[in-house]
Amino acid sequence: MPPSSLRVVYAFAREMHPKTSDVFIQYGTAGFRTKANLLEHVVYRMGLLAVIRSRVKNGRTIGIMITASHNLEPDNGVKLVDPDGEMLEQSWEEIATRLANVSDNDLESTTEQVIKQVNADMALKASVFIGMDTRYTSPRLAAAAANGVIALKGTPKEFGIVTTPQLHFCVKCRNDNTYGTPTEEGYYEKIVGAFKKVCQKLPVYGEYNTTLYVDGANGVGGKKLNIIRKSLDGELDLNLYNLGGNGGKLNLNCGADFVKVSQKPPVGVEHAPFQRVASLDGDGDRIVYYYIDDKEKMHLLDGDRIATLLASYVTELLRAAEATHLKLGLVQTAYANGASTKYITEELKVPVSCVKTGVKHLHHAALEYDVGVYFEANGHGTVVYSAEAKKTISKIAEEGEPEQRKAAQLLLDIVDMTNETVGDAISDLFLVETVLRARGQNVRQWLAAYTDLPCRQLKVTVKDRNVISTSDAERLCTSPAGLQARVSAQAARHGSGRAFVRASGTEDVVRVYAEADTQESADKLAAEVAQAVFDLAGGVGDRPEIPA
Ligand code: G16
Repeated sequence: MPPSSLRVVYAFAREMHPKTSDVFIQYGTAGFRTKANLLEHVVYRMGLLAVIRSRVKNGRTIGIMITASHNLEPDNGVKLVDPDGEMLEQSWEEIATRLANVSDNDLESTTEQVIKQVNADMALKASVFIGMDTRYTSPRLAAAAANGVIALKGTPKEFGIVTTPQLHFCVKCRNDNTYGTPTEEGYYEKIVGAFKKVCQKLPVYGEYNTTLYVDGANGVGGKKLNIIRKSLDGELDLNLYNLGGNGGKLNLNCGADFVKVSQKPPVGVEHAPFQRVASLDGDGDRIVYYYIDDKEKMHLLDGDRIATLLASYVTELLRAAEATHLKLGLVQTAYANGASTKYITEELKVPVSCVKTGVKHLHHAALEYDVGVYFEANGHGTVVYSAEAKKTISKIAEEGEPEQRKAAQLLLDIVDMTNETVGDAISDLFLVETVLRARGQNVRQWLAAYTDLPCRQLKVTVKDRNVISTSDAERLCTSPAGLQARVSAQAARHGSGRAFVRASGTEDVVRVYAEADTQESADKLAAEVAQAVFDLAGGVGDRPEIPA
């Protein structure tokens, strides 16, 4: 494409998607995320960037997902998906931020600089898949993304409303047809098909029952489960709540983030004592489980629990298949409950590593293992299998002794049920149900594996959250001066006390996490640390308080 054709980049910007705000926007934990009305020019420019990225990758397909995931309705955002279905390569985040913030007048020259910098061959074809969540602002933003793609003569393909993981899956399949068919139907065929296959091999027994309640967060995940529900042949009886409509607002007092952070059940769900409930987030990439007991106390089974459940079951199958030379490891973040980490190392005897928040960090660390299980405590995670692991398991499934073959065949179904590209609430739901069914367990038995340390999370609003810097996978705060000393001193005053602070990459807040041996201590520690953030990092508004 000759540089003169870049004129259209400016023309589209000026005529259709002008930059109307000077607010600086940064590529964060999972792309750009802010109020929807500040995003149209950003999304248009990400359309441009996706085309350049596709050409750098020799015309392989790139994904653009319009979503603000767990954030409330007025927000929106955009995530870029790389050819293997993983998050955009980190070295490109700076380029994305630069492109998003230049003036319309400088857009043409900046685009030209970027093309030179990354050495993109603009004569190549470029393909971009675009998906969106259910927010009312998403169609307009998806159209802006498509215009960005067209402005650089790429080919956009719009998927309409899909979950974020469905788009990741389709991108991967488009670039690697051995992974599946790049359509929503192809996704159901592979993931739900594998679950139904497993159900034929694992009859229901023991304490497991096939009824599952689901909180859909009034987002896209619940809607897609409603489609899947009809095809499950009674193997799983899904009772769906918070599907949108009836005045229910996206992620408001419901959904995985609300349930995990507030440690409260969502509104809009009818509860029966000891009934398993799964709570999804707005774009279907996170899931947590919980149940209410006969004294109306809520018991949470979060991402740590799902990780330990999956890791222990896959370990069991690898042992039965006599494939223990395949190295299984688990990846967590600083938010992982201390009791889960202890259980993983001491009971499961599985190696565990801790990385910074953000699926992009966990995913890459998990690829270091033959079987890498990664989960954030907030319910975002999956399992990745190396090519070598898949080859070994397939060979045993064909040539092993009968018992080995049985375990390896089950493992292959589990691999098919897993969306290896990114954390996926729907795929994770089927994986959890598979393990509970295989073990004949109810939720109480699942919870009994270990006892969580009580914890509390708070948010503090400050003038500029970038004043917070951290090291050691966000477990230590290196600035502002004096903050870490206060956090450490306060944590030391509580039995099993541990706390950290970090700037959110998806909301304009500083996050505080605290855990201790009693809920009272964890609450007190969180409040003390939040106060320290407020004092030393430029808190604004009201003093942070523990939600009732
Ligand atoms: C995104 C990321 C997650 C991260 C979460 C919160 O999730 O994909 O890895 O844990 O944001 O990040 P932060 O604490 O930086 O705000 P989602 O589900 O909102 O896309």
